[in-house]
Amino acid sequence: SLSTKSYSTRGEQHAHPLARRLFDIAEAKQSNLVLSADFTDSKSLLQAADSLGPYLAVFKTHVDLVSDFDSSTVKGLNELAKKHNFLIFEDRKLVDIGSTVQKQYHGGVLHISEFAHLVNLSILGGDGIVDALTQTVNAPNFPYPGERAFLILAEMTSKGSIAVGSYTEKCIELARKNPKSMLGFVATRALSDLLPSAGIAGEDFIVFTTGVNIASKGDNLGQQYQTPSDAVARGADFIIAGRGIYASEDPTKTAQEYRQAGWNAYLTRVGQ
Ligand code: 5BU
Repeated sequence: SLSTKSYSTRGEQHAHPLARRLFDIAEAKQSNLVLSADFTDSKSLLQAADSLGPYLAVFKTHVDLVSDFDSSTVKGLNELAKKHNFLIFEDRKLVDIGSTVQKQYHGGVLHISEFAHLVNLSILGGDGIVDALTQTVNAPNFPYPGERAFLILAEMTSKGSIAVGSYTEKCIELARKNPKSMLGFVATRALSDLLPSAGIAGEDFIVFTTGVNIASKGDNLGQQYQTPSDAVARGADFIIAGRGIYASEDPTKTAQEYRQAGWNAYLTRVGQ
């Protein structure tokens, strides 16, 4: 069943320090909103983080879209995350063998581990990716102990997605085996009922839902949207919106509307 516990209760009870921090941020800012900041230059990316940051729990990046991405982009993201108290989620969708993803995540040209509290991955290749990234963030010399974790890409919002059924179930299985590094899922709804062993005592996976838009049903490239209130009612703990906010006439005002819609839906779900 989807969680009807408050963010503060979940934060108090959660075993992972990054989950505790995320729930604290949500409560403090009364926001379960994630901006999908799909900008193609550093200036626009950092400007959005600064102007919309006050309304966000999490700032989601695709830094490989940023044509002038460099160490000053990383520095700017880190400074703004502190200034506005949000986490950063790099929507990298790591998918390769364990040895390769370790190098893509920690180091490489994108320096993902230096700025992204959360990164998502796909288990298309099996368990190796989960084991590899778990090892990286738990290594004794990893510079950000307790401050980094992953989300498993368990479903996708696009038409014809084959991340369904037994694939999605395998995602849950692997998260359950690795709660110290896998904080939850990117999915279109709560997943905790999908396996017969659902509801293992103490587990609390966090669901991030993309494809959230108040004004549109989809785009002409297969994206499919749901509203903030539908997403939260179906089990989203954090709602992710991109063009619905940043391509609107007044992004600051729209971000506040999405924040309020997401928060009201959360209050309804938890019965407050
Ligand atoms: P939009 O502008 O709200 O449609 O942007 C959606 C964002 O979420 C965009 O960055 C996608 O890459 C991302 N996304 C998605 O749309 N659907 C998915 O299943 C996943 C990510 Br995972």
